[in-house]
Amino acid sequence: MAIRAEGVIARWSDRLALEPSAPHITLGEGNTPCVESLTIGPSLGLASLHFKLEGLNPTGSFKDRGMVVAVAAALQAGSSAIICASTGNTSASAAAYGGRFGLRTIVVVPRGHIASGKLIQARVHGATVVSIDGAFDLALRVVRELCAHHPVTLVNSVNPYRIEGQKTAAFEIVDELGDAPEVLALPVGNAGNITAYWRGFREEHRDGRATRLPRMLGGQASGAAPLVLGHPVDNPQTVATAIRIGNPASWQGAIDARDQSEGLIESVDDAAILDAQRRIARFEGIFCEPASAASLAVLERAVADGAVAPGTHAVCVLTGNGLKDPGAVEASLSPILEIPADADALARAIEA
Ligand code: AN7
Repeated sequence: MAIRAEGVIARWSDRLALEPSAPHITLGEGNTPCVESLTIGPSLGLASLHFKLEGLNPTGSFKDRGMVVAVAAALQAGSSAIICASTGNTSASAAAYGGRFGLRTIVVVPRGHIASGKLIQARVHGATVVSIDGAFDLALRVVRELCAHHPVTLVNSVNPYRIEGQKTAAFEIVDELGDAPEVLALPVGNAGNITAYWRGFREEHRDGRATRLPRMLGGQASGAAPLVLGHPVDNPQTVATAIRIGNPASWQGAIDARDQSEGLIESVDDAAILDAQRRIARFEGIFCEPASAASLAVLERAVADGAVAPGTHAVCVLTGNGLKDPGAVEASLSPILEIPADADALARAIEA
């Protein structure tokens, strides 16, 4: 069987804190490509820049790595329902795995601030979708309260199995590149992923598979940058709706990753995020979602500031697929050329 179809539980079972009797379920998550940058990395003077294409997971984001482990644990515990609050991708992933493995799935999302594709995913996979008048942080609070009194398994990243599954992305990067990069850049919202990567890299280093630890470079949107400001943000705002989060649940994990790795968590504004997204699509052939492009935007900021030196080996994690949120980029695209169905008109149209 191809490794791709094996999934993260079967591939990494000896390195996951998951009971051995938990079912080895999969939807083919993990084993995503690490693609070398041909244009942007060289233009920044980096020794190498790779993009980890997490948008190629089954539901189009990195969330599947942790969701498969959380759902396996829920099944093993005899649970019949899962629930999460979400800015979109967690809900899409929970709905897909919940549907496939026979769990009732409930997702709670911020009304009006979730990408259209993600909401459709949650619905098409059969989840009960509830929207609230409030941001992700409020949704998570409501869901946690409900879980205290109802027999439903919480599958947000406060569920430790989620972080366990997500750390496998760090294992794969070391596997593929032969060592840890010197810098790992990624977007930071609820901060589960930066926590998971740091754990994964530390385990690789401890076990001698990586000779070094990367500096962790986190990008937050400037309107939703609690970790940069050092305090929660009441009304987070950003075009990158996936990371529109004002009070990350894994706050301490993010701070530990930053400080222990001698890294940085910085903010990047929406214009820089959208510009990075556009260039990754235009020059690298990779369509990621806006939040994902915060990884490149923060890396570019760090290079410009001198915090990351030329000659560095870097990896940007592109966490989600751009197809989920086409509306975010549409306004910046060049117009479609409308012509009569005529070869001469076509020739004239493409001349310019
Ligand atoms: C594409 O789906 O929080 O810092 O509810 O979808 O681990 O939260 C999504 C987060 C980055 C931030 N990139 O990761 C959710 C949710 C994309 C994301 C993040 C998210 P964390």
